Amino acid sequence: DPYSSDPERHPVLRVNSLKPFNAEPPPELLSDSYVTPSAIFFKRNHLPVPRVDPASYELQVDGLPGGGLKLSLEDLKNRFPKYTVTATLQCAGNRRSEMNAVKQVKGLNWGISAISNATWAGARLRDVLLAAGYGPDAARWARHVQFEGLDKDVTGTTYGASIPVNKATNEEGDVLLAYEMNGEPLPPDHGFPVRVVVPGTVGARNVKWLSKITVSAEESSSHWQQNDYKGFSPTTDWDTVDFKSAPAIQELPVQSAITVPADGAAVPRGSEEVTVKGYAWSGGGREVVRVDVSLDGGKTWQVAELRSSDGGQNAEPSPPPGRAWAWKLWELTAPLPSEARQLEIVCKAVDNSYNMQPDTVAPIWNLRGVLSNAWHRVKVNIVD
Ligand code: MTE
Ligand code: MO
Repeated sequence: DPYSSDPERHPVLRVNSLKPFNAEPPPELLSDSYVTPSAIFFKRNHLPVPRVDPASYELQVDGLPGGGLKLSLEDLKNRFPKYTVTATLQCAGNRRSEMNAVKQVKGLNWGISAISNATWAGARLRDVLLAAGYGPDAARWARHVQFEGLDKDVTGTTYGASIPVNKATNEEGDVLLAYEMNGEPLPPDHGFPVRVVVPGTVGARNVKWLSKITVSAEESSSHWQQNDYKGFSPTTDWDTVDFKSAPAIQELPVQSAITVPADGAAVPRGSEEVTVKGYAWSGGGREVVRVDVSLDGGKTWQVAELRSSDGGQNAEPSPPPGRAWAWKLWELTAPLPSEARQLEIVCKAVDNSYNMQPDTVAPIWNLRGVLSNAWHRVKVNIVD
């Protein structure tokens, strides 16, 4: 069994698939902590978890003139300054189950918790590329930075992905070769000993168990870059889809969801108030500036409070422009409408480019069920 050396996992996780292991935390736990504890951080593996000996680990940097660079874990820690970045990671398939409810899609049936927030620390990819010889000459032809993982399928094919070279080398891109998650060495499920953290960019490019970095004129040729993680029109089906016709997903669109109450929850009649909680985030470092909440299916709206990272009531000061990598948790307490038998609670977020979420799923439905970011809706019953 290629999965026999997979690590143990926290029993509270909701498992979508065991081999490979894919799981998400219960939504109400997500909004309990600004920084998601690693044990309940969502886990998305395509392949068995490789067990890597940190003493013999080697990271190869290729594609630049001068023969490339080989770095041990100690080199990475000692030769480059350590940076810390709090960044939210979201799988392109987060909330896929809502697309499945419209019409069947192919992929793991994620709920709303294929997203989590962690504090990552490591070397900057930019610094490592500069040390490997990246400069004005390479900038003339280099367009992408490719990553390869140590996890393999039965044919020996490894997981791979790439990002634009501008994101990789930009001082404000904050791309890390992370060796710590929440102040500890990376757990096996999250890429021990080293993973790429590409803030603001879809989970799939945040390659775990990193073995190789290649600067190149082309994108990664991996299946996950070329023939997966792309968006299509609702009319595109498996007979007509041409993966070459669409760009690989990089930055993600604006997103929000309600973590509390759960869909189908009961609220006792006579309660004075209802409290709604959730998360909001946008890709590309765009800051979420507002979350609107409706208790009547979207007819009327109230503005939610954006909480600070310590859970306090004051909003966090804004990060530098274009570098809002972490989600915002939000909350709204409102009087319970007195006549209602049922509430349809809805949320939608707005980022600082005034991007907003679409109101329904059908117009953004796509055959792979990615980029599912319609207004999130939960129904709660008022019971006697
Ligand atoms: N890296 C490797 N090597 N193998 C993988 O299967 N999955 C990707 C990405 N990096 C993956 C990977 C996908 S699709 C996502 S959403 C994130 O890792 C999930 O990261 P997490 O398990 O730390 O939450
Ligand atoms: Mo993903």
